[in-house]
Amino acid sequence: MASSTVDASTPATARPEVVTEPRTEPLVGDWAQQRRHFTWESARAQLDGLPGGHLNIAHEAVDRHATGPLADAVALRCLHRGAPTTELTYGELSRRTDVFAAALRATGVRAGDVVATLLPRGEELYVTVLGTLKAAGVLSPLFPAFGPEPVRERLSLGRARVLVTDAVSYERKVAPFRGTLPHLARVVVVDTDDPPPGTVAWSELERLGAQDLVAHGTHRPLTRPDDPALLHFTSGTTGRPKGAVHVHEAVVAHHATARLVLDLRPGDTYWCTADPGWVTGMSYGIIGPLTRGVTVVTDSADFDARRWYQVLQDERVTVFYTAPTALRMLMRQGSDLAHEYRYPALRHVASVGEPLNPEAVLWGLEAFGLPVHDTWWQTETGAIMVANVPGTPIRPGSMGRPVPGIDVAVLQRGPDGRAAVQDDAVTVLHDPDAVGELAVRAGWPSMFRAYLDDPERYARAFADGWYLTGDLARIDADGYVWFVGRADDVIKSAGHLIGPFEVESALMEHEAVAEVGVIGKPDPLAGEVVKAFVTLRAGYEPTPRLQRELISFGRHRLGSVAPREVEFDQDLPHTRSGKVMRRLLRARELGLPEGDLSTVETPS
Ligand code: 6R9
Repeated sequence: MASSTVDASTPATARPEVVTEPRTEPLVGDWAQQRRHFTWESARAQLDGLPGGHLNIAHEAVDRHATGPLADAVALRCLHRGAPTTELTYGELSRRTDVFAAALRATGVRAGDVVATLLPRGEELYVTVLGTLKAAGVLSPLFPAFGPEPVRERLSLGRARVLVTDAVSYERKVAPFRGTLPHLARVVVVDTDDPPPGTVAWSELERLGAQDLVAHGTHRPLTRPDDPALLHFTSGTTGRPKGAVHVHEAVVAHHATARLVLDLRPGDTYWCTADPGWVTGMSYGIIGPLTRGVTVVTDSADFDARRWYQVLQDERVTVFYTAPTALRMLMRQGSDLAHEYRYPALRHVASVGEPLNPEAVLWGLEAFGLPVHDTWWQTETGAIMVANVPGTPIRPGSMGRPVPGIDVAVLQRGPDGRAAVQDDAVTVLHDPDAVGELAVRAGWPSMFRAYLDDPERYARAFADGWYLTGDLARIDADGYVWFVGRADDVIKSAGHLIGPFEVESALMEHEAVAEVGVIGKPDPLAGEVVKAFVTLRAGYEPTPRLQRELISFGRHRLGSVAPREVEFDQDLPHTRSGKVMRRLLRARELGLPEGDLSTVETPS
């Protein structure tokens, strides 16, 4: 059971370490020893691989198991509210994805073509993801909660050739813009046999695939480790969303960390609550766990505390990977509700996406008898980089230590403030507790290989052999990493990154808006919520009615990334170069010192 010791090296404000007796011996017992002996070559050797040094994510996740002892084990169990649960074994998933891959061949999709998804979590989503990877296509998952604007932008930037979606999403979010998407050759609609004009029904696609399979055999082109596999859009401070490109070799890191950090093994029933539209739902909702041969549980329903406890209990979930916002929502309902259910099978709980409050770590102990293990990583890193690994002491409030194979440091950027390109432009800070930009030594297998169409931005993310993450952190004397904040204006709401520029651009399209600045406003549940400060054009009155109208305008265009709050401000602060100073808006909102104002344009 939980016992605690206080470690002198933790800051005075920190909670005592949490040391728990694991319910099952973790696969990786000694973190320090693992770090010493681990190599990426040996991790790669654990995979099956394909002839001639080739490597394919879907082969490692599915086909490899489909011919072995796991052929009849359940790979996927999809839960739905108000509809029956469906299951696919590894053998069935292999056949279904063969059909999908053959259908892509039959419809002229070639290696490297982008296939996008805009789907709820159900069989078709998983078959599309894995079938596309099998066919050497590049999979780009979009959030089903996105509104039409983010969907159009990402389909356009990614030059998606195929989109798999449902009828309602198509009619509302794609059909109105279809004419502006010249690359989009085919849209597949999963939930009707009577598809909207210009689309094809899923059932028809499967029929085509089955025919093609009979005529030409399986379509499993050999992919090289550095062939593109995934295109994940993520948000920056300025400009359009960034398309982070990942390659098939990323599976080496997914597979290794699924064991090292999530402790997954065959026989496990594993639930990752993240949607595959977010990198977590892809790397650890699909790829990592399937490569480990576990049963993956998915749920298409929205958050509901009672339902979640029921799923954990009834599905006999053994490993649970979720996010701080979800944990805070569970906490809000009290541990009595948690105690109405039983979790004898559960042995490991982990979290990612935003700062995990120390209270939430300890609440895990109260609710499940297990502390929550924080993990840190990014879309760009593709896999977990820093973690509290099972069986090692947790320092509540810390994100843990770098996983085997990964080196991190905190750096100071050069005097010009840019991620430096010259060799001497970053300084590694050795002083424990010094705050700097968190960086990861370049070269791990799931490192993103490009920002789509933006080599300069990619180059700027690296300096001196380090990848600079845009997060501020400090590393204590024992190597535990403590999150301090973001170095930029990017907003994290309920675990999702939101680029202020994308939100500002959408609001600017409203006729009443002259200028807008968007910030993340702290929120006890979601971490941050989006707030917009709006300057109105002459002739418009700052009425509550207009405020409501702007909120609904945003919601309609942007969906889940829309501002929750709008405030009118006829005097937004600007830099001398004329940009709205979001940093200052945020400081004012929080009542913080306004910091260095030397670049602010003072109203005359
Ligand atoms: C996987 C994922 C990445 C950003 C990251 C940081 C924040 C993630 C965190 C965390 C504090 C943690 N973040 N994990 N902050 N503690 N354990 O989240 O990818 O959506 O690209 O976001 O999320 O700011 O830089 P992504």
